[in-house]
Amino acid sequence: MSYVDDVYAKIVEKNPAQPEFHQAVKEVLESLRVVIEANEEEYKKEALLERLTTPERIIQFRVPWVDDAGQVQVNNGYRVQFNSAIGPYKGGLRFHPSVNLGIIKFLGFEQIFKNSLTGLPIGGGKGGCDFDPKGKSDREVMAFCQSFMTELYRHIGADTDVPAGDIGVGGREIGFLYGQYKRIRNIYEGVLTGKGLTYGGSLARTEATGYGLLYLTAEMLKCNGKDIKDKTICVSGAGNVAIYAIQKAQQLGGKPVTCSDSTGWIYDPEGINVALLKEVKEVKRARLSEYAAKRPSAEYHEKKNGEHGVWSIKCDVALPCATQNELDLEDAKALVANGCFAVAEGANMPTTLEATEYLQKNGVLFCPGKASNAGGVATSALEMSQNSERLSWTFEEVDAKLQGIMVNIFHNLDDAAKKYGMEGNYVAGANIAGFLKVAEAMKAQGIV
Ligand code: NDP
Ligand code: 2IT
Repeated sequence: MSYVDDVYAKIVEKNPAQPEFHQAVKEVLESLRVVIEANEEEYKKEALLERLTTPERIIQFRVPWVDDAGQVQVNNGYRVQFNSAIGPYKGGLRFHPSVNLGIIKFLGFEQIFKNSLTGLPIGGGKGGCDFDPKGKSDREVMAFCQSFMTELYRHIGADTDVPAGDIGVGGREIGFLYGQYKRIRNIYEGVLTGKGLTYGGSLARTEATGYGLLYLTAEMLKCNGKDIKDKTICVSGAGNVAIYAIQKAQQLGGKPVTCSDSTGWIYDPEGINVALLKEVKEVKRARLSEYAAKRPSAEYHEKKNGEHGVWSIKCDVALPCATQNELDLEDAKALVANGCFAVAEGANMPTTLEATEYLQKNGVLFCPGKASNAGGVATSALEMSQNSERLSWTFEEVDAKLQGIMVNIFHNLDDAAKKYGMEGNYVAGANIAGFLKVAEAMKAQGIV
């Protein structure tokens, strides 16, 4: 058995019931095969792949809190500090009922390569909890966040591990988490990113993931002789990433016509109204049916299992921005049949392995999330820089840096794919380019 296959088999054996983690590792190892097999003995002797796929540290903890009825609730909290070869652990926190250790490990693993691709000095980590902020009062969310941080604080720090937002963790949650950290540690430091603008947050961090997705997509299209202007775009999700992806797509002249949440989806042939979407999702925290109720041009569809949802709408470009494995083989077939020519992932691993392969085989330009959604964490790293120098940059400065970073990421993965004889395979390009920097740093630092 080759070294790559042997490592993957062991991952499956030693980490049972963690299918998302297996999936993320499989995709990366398949891409790295050509690099590893050119130098197999050396990588094997140093157990480089075993070290890369084994988190440096996993923290798992109880999160007790009291709900508005006086009932004690208990949730499971996690922080996976995956790899610190190129910088302090960096990655979001996800609060969603589906969270378990396997999901946090897949996200932490992806984060290693994503953070490497940004070119900035940040290692890979991820955390979260099976807490559901949906339907909770602000006081309940605060009580939960304070309890979560009462354990997490001892494991993080501005030069150790810097969490941020992800699904279910936005400005409100980061504020409560930051307040509790500061109270316990009595240190005012950039220990979290995505902070509010009055206490150390960076301008453009809120917009960064969605904007970055569009900057990279525009560059990918340009380098393939295409343009985003006047293209019909299908977006999934209606959260932080989706909203600002829709906004930037419109600014670049594209026409996003769909979005979705956990209960249903919208088809708005006149183009999504961003102001209304923000009002419904960011302000009221309501369901998308409220968007349709106020927008005569929009159709609302309840989510039904087994149906293609937003991917059944004819489009040129698809941007999955909700969650993992939301775009499967059947969806990929529907997109190709409808003439879609580019897919760029806003979410983490939203496309299944089979769907990715189908899209690539059918000539669809496909950019993996670890490259195309890296604008969020890149801007988090810019927030860390601003906190360290105790200065704030203007929106234009941060946005210009973000744009430069995304264009650079695309060229790095394009070049890596070409160098290793897989031109146009941006999945392989992203994994190889992300890996090489981390592997070199790991080798230089000895067996740790
Ligand atoms: P939000 O919580 O802001 O929004 C998530 C959106 O996806 C919501 O509309 C939510 O629906 C929907 N959603 C979540 N889970 C499901 C599900 N199981 N089925 C259907 N819909 C679902 O999260 P973000 O926008 O921040 O994150 C979206 C994706 O982007 C995630 O994969 C995340 O890891 C990734 N990402 C986020 C970054 C960031 O900076 N925020 C950076 C890079 C990647 P509802 O409104 O009903 O909850
Ligand atoms: O998946 C991701 O890159 C994020 N959720 C953002 C992480 C960060 O540290 O900003």
